[in-house]
Amino acid sequence: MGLSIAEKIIRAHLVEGDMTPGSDIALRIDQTLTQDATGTMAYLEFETMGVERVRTERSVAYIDHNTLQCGFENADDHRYIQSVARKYGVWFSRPGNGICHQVHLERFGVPGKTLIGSDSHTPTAGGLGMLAFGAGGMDVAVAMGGGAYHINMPRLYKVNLTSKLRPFVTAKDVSLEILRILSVKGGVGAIIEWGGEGVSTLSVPERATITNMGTELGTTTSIFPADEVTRAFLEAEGRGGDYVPMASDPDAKYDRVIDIDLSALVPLVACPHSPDNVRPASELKGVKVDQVCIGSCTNSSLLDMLKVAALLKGRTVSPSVSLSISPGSKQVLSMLADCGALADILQSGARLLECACGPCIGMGFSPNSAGVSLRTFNRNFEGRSGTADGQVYLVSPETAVAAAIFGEITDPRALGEMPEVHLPPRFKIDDSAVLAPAAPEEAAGVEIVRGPNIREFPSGRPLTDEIRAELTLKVGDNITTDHIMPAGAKILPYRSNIPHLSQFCFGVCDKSFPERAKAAGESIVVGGSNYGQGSSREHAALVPLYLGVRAVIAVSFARIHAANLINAGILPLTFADPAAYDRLNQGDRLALTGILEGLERGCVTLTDETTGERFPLNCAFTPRQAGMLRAGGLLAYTKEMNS
Ligand code: MIC
Ligand code: SF4
Repeated sequence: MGLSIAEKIIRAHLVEGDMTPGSDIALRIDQTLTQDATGTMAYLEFETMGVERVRTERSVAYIDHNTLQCGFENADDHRYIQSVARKYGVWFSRPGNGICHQVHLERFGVPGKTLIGSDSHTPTAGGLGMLAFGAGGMDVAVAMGGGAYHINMPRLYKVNLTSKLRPFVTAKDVSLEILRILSVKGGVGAIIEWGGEGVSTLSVPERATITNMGTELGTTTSIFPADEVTRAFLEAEGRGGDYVPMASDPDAKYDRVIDIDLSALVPLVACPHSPDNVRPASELKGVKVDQVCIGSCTNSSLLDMLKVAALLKGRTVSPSVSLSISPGSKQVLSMLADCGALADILQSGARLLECACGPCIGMGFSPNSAGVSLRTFNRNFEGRSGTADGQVYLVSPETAVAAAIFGEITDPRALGEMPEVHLPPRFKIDDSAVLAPAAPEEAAGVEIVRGPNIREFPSGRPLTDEIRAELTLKVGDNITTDHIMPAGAKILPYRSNIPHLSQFCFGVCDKSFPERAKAAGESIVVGGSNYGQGSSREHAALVPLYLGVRAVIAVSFARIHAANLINAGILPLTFADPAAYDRLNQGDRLALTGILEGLERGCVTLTDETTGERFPLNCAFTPRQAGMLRAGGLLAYTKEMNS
């Protein structure tokens, strides 16, 4: 039987298991990436493993999230990461060099290889035909140490693209269309392969926009073929030698096939507060806009920026709108400067921000109160912008420019004719902001610099047969990791200081949670479906662990978060009958009994001691996951296995 692209890469990297959907597989990992907001923790975890040098083909540490340095914390963490990278064989991309996914695409991604990154948008590299996964920091630490990455073998979906996009309709609109079709949970447990004749009409940065936003569908990852378009992109990056063609076999089998006619798409907008709340831009005409932000790992490539500059040229931003532009990398910014496009951007009245995540993660540029912000980003979760009542809409760069000019949401076709924009055959290559690691013989002499912001992280406890605890928090469906462990400029500097961070846990849902959880000692959290969607931040597991959370019971979980809970030694359980969710009340006393045997049988009983009701819960885990839970998390399990 023929194989899909993902199956070919999986087969070539399989170290354990077989490719039966749902079963545990372990993959050899060729490359890793970290960013600074999750990286400090990942390297602290790596250090506990006692490995002398990373064992991957390429590991890169990026500084792109916490670049707003309002105190010593972020700068100290950057220095820690720089020193640890130098010592252990990791390449270090300096602050200002760009957003991890954009730079990785430009300088390091290789078709056919595997990559895991401590950031949920790592699948961006799927635009190059790479099999790339977002993961928790501990999983990345293990992969850096040469360990395999474990996932459940996903189902395979294929999206067949036909025809080509019309002017002003973009890859971002393709992403929004698939979100409209599948919803934020429609991709859970699946890899999406993009194919069909329409693929050859999309450049690598456009493909990367689509694989980037595949994360919002809950997919395990997304991937495009590597073809002549990919070869041209790699050649433009001076990396033609990295090109390897990747294509599925004609008789490859997929669990689901979705057809999208590119020529039938229109400019789309995701309305507050979910990326799948999608409507045509034309239907939102007249919504007044306060702020427009162009950038992020979704839409900050040279192609996007050249289009934005061409549309802004000779126009002026509406007086009621504040427009920010963050190019995705130093390469993009310096090429914009060289060709004069940057001047067109600046003359329009736009504000230039640095090549970093910036407003996407609430690192500055928060909207005014109740302000409407149109962003070319990938997430519009409540509160994420840094303004609690901010109204964030997700759009393409073209729709963003139209709003900036007209002051209200407008179908970008109102801008007239789309200027022709072409990518140059060769990009400007300057890797001076990527620092090489120390040679192995010098590594021992490299001193690791630790600032006072770096505090010990909590370790999980070995699983007990019984957990009796209060239901300290009951939340609804689609709770994101931004709800569980908010980010933003005020909180992000404490990503390496779990005790401090804990004050903000679940702040978007219930500010009293941290105090109540501490007072309860041990607790259980209950959630609806798709609990933990969004980012890969393991802090959304480590902080609840610190606050005494022993188990989370939900209708269903998002993949990376469930893995992070297990890595931290917190039990993620699901209701055998989702109707049980309605029977539980915040404040009830809950009892989970016979857990150790339940782990063998795949189910455990929950007793609500307040109401006397009993409910069966699923607790089916792979032998490795059960081992981690018993040991108290991944680090404890790894030590146990090595002893
Ligand atoms: C995000 O987009 O939410 C982040 C910030 O990049 C996160 C990582 C983090 O929380 O540090 C992600 O996507 O994994
Ligand atoms: Fe950075 Fe935003 Fe991309 Fe996350 S989604 S990596 S915060 S740009």
